Amino acid sequence: MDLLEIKAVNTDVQRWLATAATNLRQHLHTHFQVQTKSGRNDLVTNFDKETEHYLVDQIRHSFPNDQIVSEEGFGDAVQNMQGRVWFVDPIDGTLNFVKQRNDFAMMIGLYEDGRNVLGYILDVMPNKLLWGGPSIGLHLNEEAITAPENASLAAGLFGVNGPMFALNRERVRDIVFASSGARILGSAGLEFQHVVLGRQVGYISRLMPWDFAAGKILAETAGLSVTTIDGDPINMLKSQVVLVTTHRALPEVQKIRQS
Ligand code: 2AM
Ligand code: CA
Ligand code: CA
Ligand code: CA
Repeated sequence: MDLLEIKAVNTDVQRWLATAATNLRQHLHTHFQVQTKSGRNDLVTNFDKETEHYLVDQIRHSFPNDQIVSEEGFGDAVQNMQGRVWFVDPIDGTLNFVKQRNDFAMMIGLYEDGRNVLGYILDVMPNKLLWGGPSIGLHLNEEAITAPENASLAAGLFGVNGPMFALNRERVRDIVFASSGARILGSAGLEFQHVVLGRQVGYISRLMPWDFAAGKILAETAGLSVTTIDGDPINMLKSQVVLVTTHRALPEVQKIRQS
């Protein structure tokens, strides 16, 4: 896609997100239904499904030939990254959404032939949209923002997944003790927002493609490193342990893990 096309797509996506988020904020205390998926902390609500249905419908209507990867079943069984592939997470942080109606994000990522194009992480309640991509730069709502400082591990907070921290999986506890401190937000999207905005030096968690697709585009546009825990390139169609950090903290994290 050329820059004009990317700008036109961006206008569409921002309109869809605004509509979906306004609807969610207006109705989040009514008609609330919660179901469990794989276990008692793996939840889905009618709002996850309705929001995904709406966003996937908009994409299909505007871009009928594109492929869509999404969490709650309205997308496609995508086998490859050829052409344009969209990633949709309608509510990221569903457990927060259910328990406190706060700290959850709406996310969309767009790739073309496997390359980063556009990423969106909307912190829904305060209406803070982090968006951008390699050809249009980074923005927080209407404001252009600059890349975060290339901080060392010791200089910043580190976002982690709760069970990985508790069990020291992938030596996450040791990584955290070398940082300024652990943060556990319960939303991969909001963790990515914090790293891109320079409020955390990194984040690590086992994630699904819709959890990291938007964040990877935004983080890489911000000059951050996004790899697997082993330092390998991310596979866009698999669950894996994803590590986002500054380039300065990356070897420091890897050294702890290998020690
Ligand atoms: P979700 O709310 O969209 O499911 C919580 O630690 C973070 O990890 C959230 O971003 C959550 O996304 C994500 N996550 C990934 N796999 C999960 C799982 N099996 N159960 C709960 N949260 C999961
Ligand atoms: Ca979920
Ligand atoms: Ca998610
Ligand atoms: Ca979700």
